[in-house]
Amino acid sequence: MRHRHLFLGLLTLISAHAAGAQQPAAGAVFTLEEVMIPVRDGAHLQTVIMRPVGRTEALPIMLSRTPYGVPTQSPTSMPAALKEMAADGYIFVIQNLRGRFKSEGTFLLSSQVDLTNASPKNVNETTDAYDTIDWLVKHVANTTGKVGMYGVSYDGLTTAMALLAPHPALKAMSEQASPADQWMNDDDHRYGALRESYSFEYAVLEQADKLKNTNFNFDIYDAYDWYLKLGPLSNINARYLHGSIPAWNAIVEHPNYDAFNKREAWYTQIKGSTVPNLNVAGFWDQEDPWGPWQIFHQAARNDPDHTNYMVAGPWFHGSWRTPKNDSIGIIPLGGHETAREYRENIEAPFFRHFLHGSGEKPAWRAKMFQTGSNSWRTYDSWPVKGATATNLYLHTDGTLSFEKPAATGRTAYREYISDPANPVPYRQRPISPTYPNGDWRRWEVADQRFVDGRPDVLSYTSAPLDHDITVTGALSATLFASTSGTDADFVVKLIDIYPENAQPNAWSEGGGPPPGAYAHSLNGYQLPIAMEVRRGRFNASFETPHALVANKATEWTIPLREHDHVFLKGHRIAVQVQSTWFPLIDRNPQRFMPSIYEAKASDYVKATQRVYGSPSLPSHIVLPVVR
Ligand code: PG9
Repeated sequence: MRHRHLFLGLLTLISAHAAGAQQPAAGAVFTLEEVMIPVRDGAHLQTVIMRPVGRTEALPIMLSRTPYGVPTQSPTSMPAALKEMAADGYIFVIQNLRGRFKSEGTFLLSSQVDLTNASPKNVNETTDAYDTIDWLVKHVANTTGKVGMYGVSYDGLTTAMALLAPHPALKAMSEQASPADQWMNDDDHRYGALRESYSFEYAVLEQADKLKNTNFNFDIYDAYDWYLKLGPLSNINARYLHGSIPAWNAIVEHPNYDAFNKREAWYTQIKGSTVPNLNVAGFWDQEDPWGPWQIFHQAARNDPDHTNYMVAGPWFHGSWRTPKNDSIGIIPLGGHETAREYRENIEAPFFRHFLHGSGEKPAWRAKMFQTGSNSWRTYDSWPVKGATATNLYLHTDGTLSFEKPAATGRTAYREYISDPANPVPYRQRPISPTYPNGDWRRWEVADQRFVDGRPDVLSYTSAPLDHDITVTGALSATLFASTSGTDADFVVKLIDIYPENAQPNAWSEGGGPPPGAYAHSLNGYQLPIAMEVRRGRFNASFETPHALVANKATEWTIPLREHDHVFLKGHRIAVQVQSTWFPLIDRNPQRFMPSIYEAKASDYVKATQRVYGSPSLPSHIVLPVVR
């Protein structure tokens, strides 16, 4: 939810219930009016209407719906996040979701929508968006009657959910980093494996206190240590929450992809591109990297007017709303200010066309900021035509190559012991809490050398590339792997290794980072391009978990999402495989249990994991290579 601060950065959250528009403070760029908008079940939702000072013509409305709080004061200069869009003139409206801050009703932290139930008591984010827009077009003075919606993450979700039953005045939207199915991916899980630290800390953030965002108070500095000392997940309720946080209770009560979790996957009800939608995703989004692609693909099935668009770039969660995003972590982006360029050249023209009726309708299907080549790419179809699925094989001598393993007499597998008592950290320790945001935002670009060489991490590395390899589209991994236990996780990371001499040293011509600042150098940097986990219990079925057969090699398919990246000549490609990723992902006991959330400390056991790389069991990564 970091983006909230980008938009509201200069604004204070929540205060008095204003009646009528406030006189703008000296230098303010908006006048503010707070209203309580009634929706169909009689609840009133706290809403702030921000009209740009000095614009007297009728303007379209731009609505965002948030759980994080609405502003009480206008900024005195236009926030960078809005500058390009605001130049065209919009009345910005921000609303607190039901049950948050002064909005009435209950905040369920749920995406369930029952489109078959027309009762006025059947309220959800889709109906609240509809009723709010209905009220706005009837009550706000001097508008064009056209409404747009946009937002990042939760605000992106409430934008996207308006697609399910859109108000006729809703003419354009941009969902940005919206989750689509919290059990399958995004914030809370990865294919059913729990994102332990995020889902716990987020549930506390939003459901501990209606009137604020609550940061869990860790009494141990390193969150890795805190979660390890916590032990089994049942201790979260036993020691800390005592059943007080409904979203956490729902997680532990529904470990499998059951009817409840399927109802949360609201996007499956999208019938088509009913409202022009600019879907936006970050390739290094540490929270919702997956949802926007699913929303895009679902709407693309029925898009006769060509109004469904996809944009992605080298961004962490919401970083396309920061002033520049001219690098990600220490990775430079060829001098591009990717965030500003996105807002200026893509987002503002999109809304300008659909809400102001000026400028061309975008003719493209997808725009990506391709990393490696560091350039904007425009595609008239997505997936792109002409990408060839190409296998990159994991060899048991630790190499990675496009040649399939041959019968060479090499061992068929490599193995390691995965110990839940000593899990692989997902980022360099000490690990700070998720909220308030710190290095959490950029951990997905962290140099992976920090775990390379651990005995429970297998690394595979290619020779330096003799030509560029462009990868555009969906990636995946196929592992042939076994465990000595009856349940296991496999984490796969695809890595771009920079050359050892990517940057000159301080003492040489050109001067790079000096000795003592090696962590700020690109030399040998191991940049993750794609990372994912699969939990063995769900290999055969997401609905009904199964025990694995100990020591039997089976096929694991690990989707690695959609990307657009060039592995440059001279770079090497690497893959890391491990079985813990802590405390990002909860530890698998490695012994099958009906529900991991009921495991006891003694249920967590060591296991020997084997990853095969033989002619008959050739583990590999599938790359969509474009020539
Ligand atoms: N990633 C956050 C979130 C969105 C939707 C549901 C739950 C969490 C957010 O940043 O808003």
